[in-house]
Amino acid sequence: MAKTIKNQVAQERRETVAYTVKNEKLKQWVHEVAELCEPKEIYWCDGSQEEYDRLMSQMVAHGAAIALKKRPNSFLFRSDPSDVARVEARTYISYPDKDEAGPTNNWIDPVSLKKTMLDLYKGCMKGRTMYVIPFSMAPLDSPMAKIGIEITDSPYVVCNMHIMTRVGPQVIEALGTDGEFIPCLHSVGAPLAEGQEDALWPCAPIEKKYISHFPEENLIWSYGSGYGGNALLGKKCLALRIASVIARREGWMAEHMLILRLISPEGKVYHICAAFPSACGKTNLAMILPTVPGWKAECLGDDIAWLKIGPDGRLYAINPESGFFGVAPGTSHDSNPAAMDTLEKNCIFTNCALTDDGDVWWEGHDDPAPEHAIDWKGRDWTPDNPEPAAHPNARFTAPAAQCPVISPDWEKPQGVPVDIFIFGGRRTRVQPLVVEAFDWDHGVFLGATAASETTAANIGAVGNLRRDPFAMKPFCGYNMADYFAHWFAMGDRLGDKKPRIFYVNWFRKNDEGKWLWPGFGDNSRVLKWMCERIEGKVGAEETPIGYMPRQDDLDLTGLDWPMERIAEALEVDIEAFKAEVPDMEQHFAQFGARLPERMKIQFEEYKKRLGL
Ligand code: SAT
Ligand code: MN
Repeated sequence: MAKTIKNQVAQERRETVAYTVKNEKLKQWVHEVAELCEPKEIYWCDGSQEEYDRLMSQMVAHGAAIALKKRPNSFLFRSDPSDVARVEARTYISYPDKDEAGPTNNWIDPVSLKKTMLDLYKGCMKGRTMYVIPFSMAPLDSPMAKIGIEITDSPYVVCNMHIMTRVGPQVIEALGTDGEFIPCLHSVGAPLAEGQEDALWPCAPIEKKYISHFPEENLIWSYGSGYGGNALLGKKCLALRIASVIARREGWMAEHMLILRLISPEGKVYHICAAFPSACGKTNLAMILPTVPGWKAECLGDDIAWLKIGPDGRLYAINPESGFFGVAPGTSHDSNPAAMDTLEKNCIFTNCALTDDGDVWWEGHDDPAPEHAIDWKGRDWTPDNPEPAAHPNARFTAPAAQCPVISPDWEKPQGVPVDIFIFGGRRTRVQPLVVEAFDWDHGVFLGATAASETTAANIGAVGNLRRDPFAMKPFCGYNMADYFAHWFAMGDRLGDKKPRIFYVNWFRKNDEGKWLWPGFGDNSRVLKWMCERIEGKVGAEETPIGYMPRQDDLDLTGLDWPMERIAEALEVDIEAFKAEVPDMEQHFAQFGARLPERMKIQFEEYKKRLGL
């Protein structure tokens, strides 16, 4: 039972805590934040099912959450129409020196950014409960685990954090009296006046939103948004932006990568880490059901990998999260059966459509569009409506342990040894199905020049081609040129134990706009080729952009797909690659003298191979 203790520091403010907190730094920070944000009460989360159920019923009673009749213990939320995705334009990496943030990050100096945000935080939790969430990224018994404390005024965030991270008093216990934690401060930025009714999805207007990182202090301040990566601070803010800085300092890597285990018919195990930008199919690949005969797959993570060199000199990967925050539209029994099974119970849905029988629906679902539904904005919807029923970035939050193909080793404290890195993106044209890097440095060049069409995962235009190096453009907490250098350095340290590097594009279309490759489970055919390349069992052709399979090198057994389209998917249009060199030139130029010499050499060699 929670006992209520009287707060010694503040005036009359109720504080509920069900366990003993011995860490003075933590207590002091929590009370400082309470003084600043002026919540009506403080509540320390214990991560229990009882807590989750209680907060959910409060949100159902208020109308912010809708209990889904068709799915046990599952709830639908509708965000404010302005708060539907990450806000890269309002995301800041704040060092005293702008060059430390580099050209790919937004920057404001810490003194003025803190001043602006302190003004916003002043009294911002009035009328609300301030929740203190002790959480661990990676299992607590992992040497990779990092402890964060998120303070938030959003019960929606608390429930999502329960699923996405490991929350509870065991984290406080692990902190002891003087353990280190990463402070993550979050407010939806919507104080309530006396008697004012709360919005169903409180948030601040775009120009008041700030997702700020102070890497020199391991500090995260987020204000004004309740959505996903803006608000669940363990995810992009801690496990990628802050962790990438710590990782570079300490000689490991924090990457925007899924982790997948592939098992050959002979029982040989391969681990693959793949980096694609948000909403480019990481969750689908992570849960792949291979169609290539005899091969099996297991999922270890769908979004983030922390990678560290183990005692045997190999690189080990662990997923710091405990849930999936995946894109709902397009998810079906066809595209991702394992995800559909994962979603059957205990899930949170955000911005999906609500059917009349009390279930969720989205575009690309197996079930045909319902005759009537309530759309993500809460309006009546029928199939003749030109607008989608679910927002394109509608999400599910689902416990990873519920995934039918989750690997028995997904929480192994030391992680799993990585054999293959894959980079890629969503490109309708030019980029062929798969390329193997000539060597590590060439692979780093492929990662650094990765390009993808923008998606609904960020507020902004969709479908524009942009360079998204290593799928880390929105998530690298320091100068991207130094991040490139870190990749080269990791390769040197790994020596002959380096994973092999590949680049893929599942999304190429022909002139008529038809897909050239079937994708989904058939991507296992490409993965098999990669594994067999490692074994030296299968051939490839040398091209100016890397090694590529000839059509015969891919196992296409049982594939019902026009073979001429596969030939086209594997075509290398040298002129098209040449035409992109000026854009690459510009991309690299933004890093100035900080661009590693080895990258310049790679670029020169690339141009030479293209005949430039
Ligand atoms: O909203 S999130 O940042 O968690 C999703 C994504 O962009 O990958
Ligand atoms: Mn992501």
